Amino acid sequence: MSKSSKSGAYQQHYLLNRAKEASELLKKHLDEDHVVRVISHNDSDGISAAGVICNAISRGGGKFHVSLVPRLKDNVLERLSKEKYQLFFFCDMGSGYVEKIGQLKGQAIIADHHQTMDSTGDEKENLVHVNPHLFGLDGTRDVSASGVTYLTVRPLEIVELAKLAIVGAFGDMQYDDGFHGINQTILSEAIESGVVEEQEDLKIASKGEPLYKALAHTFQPALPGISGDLEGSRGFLEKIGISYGIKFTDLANEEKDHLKERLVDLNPQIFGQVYSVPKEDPALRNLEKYAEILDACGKNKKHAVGLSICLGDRKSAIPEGVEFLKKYQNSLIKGISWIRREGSQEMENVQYIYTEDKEKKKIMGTLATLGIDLKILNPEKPVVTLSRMHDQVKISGRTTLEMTSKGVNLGFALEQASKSFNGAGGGHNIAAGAVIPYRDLENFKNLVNDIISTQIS
Ligand SMILES: [Mn+2]
Repeated sequence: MSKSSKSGAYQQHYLLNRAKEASELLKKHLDEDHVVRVISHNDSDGISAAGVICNAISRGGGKFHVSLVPRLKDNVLERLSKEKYQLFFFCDMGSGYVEKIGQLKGQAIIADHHQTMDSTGDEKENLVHVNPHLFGLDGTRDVSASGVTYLTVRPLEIVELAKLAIVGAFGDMQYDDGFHGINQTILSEAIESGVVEEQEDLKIASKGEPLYKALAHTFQPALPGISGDLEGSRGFLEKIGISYGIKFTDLANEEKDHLKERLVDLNPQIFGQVYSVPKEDPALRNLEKYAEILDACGKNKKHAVGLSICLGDRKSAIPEGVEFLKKYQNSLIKGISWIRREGSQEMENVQYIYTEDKEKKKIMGTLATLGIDLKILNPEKPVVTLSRMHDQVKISGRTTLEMTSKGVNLGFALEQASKSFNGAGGGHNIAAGAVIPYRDLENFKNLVNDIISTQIS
């Protein structure tokens, strides 16, 4: 066995064994009619992960009590420590709190994919810790929390839930010209069993809307000059000789081909693999769109609607989720025209965008990514967004793979800089976050600029 083994087959085997231990513990509690206490993250991946475990529990005839939280803070753990459940199930969080989770009154399963770990938990008898990083696997790219959670219920043979594992992987942006590692293992099983279908298609936002809107609402992948720009989108269609008000589905085949070729010129990723569940509600059929709806529910602080969708509510929850997605797309359109108009504040090695606006604060990280992808902002300098919240500033940083290969590590930069001002921060080299006191903002900006300068020299 070697850590560099390409397929990671051995490591996956160990991870699956650990997940099987978790499923045995779960089954034992379900057999004893215990209500399972589920705690998950309130983002797209966390919501799908909660969907996986809660569906599995219901199908086994069991009951659950679920909470979706932004972070596993001390006050959350303190509240849980007073609860008398026999089994706690943590999704998309918990690996950084193994010690405290080990002190809860009941037994615990942790299904996480984050790198931060306070302990492996190997010596603890009352918990099973499932995390790819324990076995030398990559949890940033190769599996989401929904995937890890799916592995813990996989022995119960509910392969239909594999679709939510894929939704979570899309939610955590793990699709990158395909899925890798464990995601690929789960996907292959789902395709073989007929749950998920794979085909090549144009990845535009909606095929039932007038084309210029559908293209302007397409953010993944980003189309320079078109995404978030209704006028730009109309201009593009006029230039290539396609009527902008027509729906994609009403185009003649040769027009579809022509459109496809022109879009591929702008961004080759616009045409690629699409994964769908034919039996699903049309709004959720495409798993990437399913993830976008959950993401929009999360960003609108309506996680419960997202979870209802995952739990099978096919009445009010889906139209509500679709509405949240539209609202989100519209705020992205506004945000993009704002950065196009205002630009960023450039320093020597980094650039900043600052806001106090409530709507913009919700989408600053995404705006940073889109600003780079749409070539509105200079890709040569990391984008750091600053959102003022009373006497604090919430910070998101985004950069490109090219810059990380030159040495930029935003996770380290934001961690180091925020700690200098009694703030907190960290993350990945390409995307990171922090919180600092507002009064130190100017000094913080200079310090990040200096740190990045050291990283690239
Ligand atoms: Mn996650």
